[in-house]
Amino acid sequence: MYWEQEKECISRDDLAQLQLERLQSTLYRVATHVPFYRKKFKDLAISPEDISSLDDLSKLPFTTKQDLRDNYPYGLFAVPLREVVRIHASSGTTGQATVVGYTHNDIKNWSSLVARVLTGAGVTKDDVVQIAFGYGMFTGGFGLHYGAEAVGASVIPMSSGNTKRQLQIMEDFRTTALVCTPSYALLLADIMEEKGIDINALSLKYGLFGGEPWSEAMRNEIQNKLNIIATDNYGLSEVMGPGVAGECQERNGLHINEDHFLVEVINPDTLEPVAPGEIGEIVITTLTKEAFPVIRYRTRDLSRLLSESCPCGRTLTRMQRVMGRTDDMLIIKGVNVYPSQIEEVLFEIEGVKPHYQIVVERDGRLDKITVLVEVSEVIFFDQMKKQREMIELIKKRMATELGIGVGVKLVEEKSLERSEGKAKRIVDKRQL
Ligand code: DLL
Repeated sequence: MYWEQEKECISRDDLAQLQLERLQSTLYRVATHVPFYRKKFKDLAISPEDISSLDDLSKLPFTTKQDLRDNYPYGLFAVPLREVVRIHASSGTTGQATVVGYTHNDIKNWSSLVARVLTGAGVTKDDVVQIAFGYGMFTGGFGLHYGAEAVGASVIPMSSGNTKRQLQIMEDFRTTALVCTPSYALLLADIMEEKGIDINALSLKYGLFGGEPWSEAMRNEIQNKLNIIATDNYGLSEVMGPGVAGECQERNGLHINEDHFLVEVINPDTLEPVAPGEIGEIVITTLTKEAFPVIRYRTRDLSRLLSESCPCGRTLTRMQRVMGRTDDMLIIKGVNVYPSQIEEVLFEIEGVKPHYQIVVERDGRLDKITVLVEVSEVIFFDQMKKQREMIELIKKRMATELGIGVGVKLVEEKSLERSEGKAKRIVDKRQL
């Protein structure tokens, strides 16, 4: 099922033409209204007229998170505030917050792009959608909310947290679609198990999860525990929020809403495009945003584009699930490792609970990691021998799958912090 079939199944030629027209008008918009871009274009001696094909994109400058911070709060807005009807901001936990704005038209587009993602995942107006993303400055709650309303579903604006109440509402209101981060979905599933709630007595059918990296193994775990179809959806506030890309029911990569976003994949060191299909940093140019357009925004997210066509009929290119952020990459004895890869290995081991944390420490000049893993009570309270065997097994699997040696520490069930939003997988002790 499609939300806007003519766009989601557009021919690649028509798409390229549409993208070019929209790119050109975005470039005029920023060159006229945003001093930051005007100066950048001037420094590079380029003007919007020089961009006459999509291949010319590489002539344009990148935009980084630092640029957003330097122009805090409204410096990159391309419309006066009187035309802005909504403002969101990132939490700013890693520095100054970044602020983004939306016109009426932006909100309309945002809602319909999120509606596409929801429809692709199976949601219709017959569904009861429980949104357990935080409402507020975070784009997750409101973004999904407007999209679900556009679809015509019955929306429950639960927001995040208050887990007991989430479950009560899920049962009483007969929620059919759960929308939150994958780690929160797992927490809800665990508490259900603990409380003896019969999953088959619930009405859940779909789970739409995003906002943080997760692995295929984690998807399986959530699908089995909640008895749902779980799809991945991706976005970031600097570009819009959720609605940038989402999986269809094939669950094999996320269709990018390419009529609104132009995506490139670059090598984060050389800044050159990677070869087709290779992993690199996702760079996004918005094509329709009015209040807050961005040119070649460096997301720091790593993924690759899948060029094969999708059986669902959408012609929009898919990206593979985001494996992590360049800032979360760990270099262990020269090998690049992402938390999601560690997760993938852990989930395959019987007796290991899907809760873990990665502690990074510095040993001389080298970084080393210790993975804290929750194990079932039977193992935790059993003889030392069983624990030693488990530790050896995990170390061995990590060595074969990832090619690195890691420290492993088994911890008691429920001893690691649970997350109601984005999970914190890495505990970095290097700066302490
Ligand atoms: O997390 C937007 C969003 C909300 C997307 C709800 C999907 C669902 P930010 O708070 O700005 O916006 O964080 C954006 O989160 O650059 C990625 O690193 C990460 N991220 C978002 N979705 C995914 C995903 C929202 N599906 C940052 N897989 C992005 C992996 C994701 N990482």
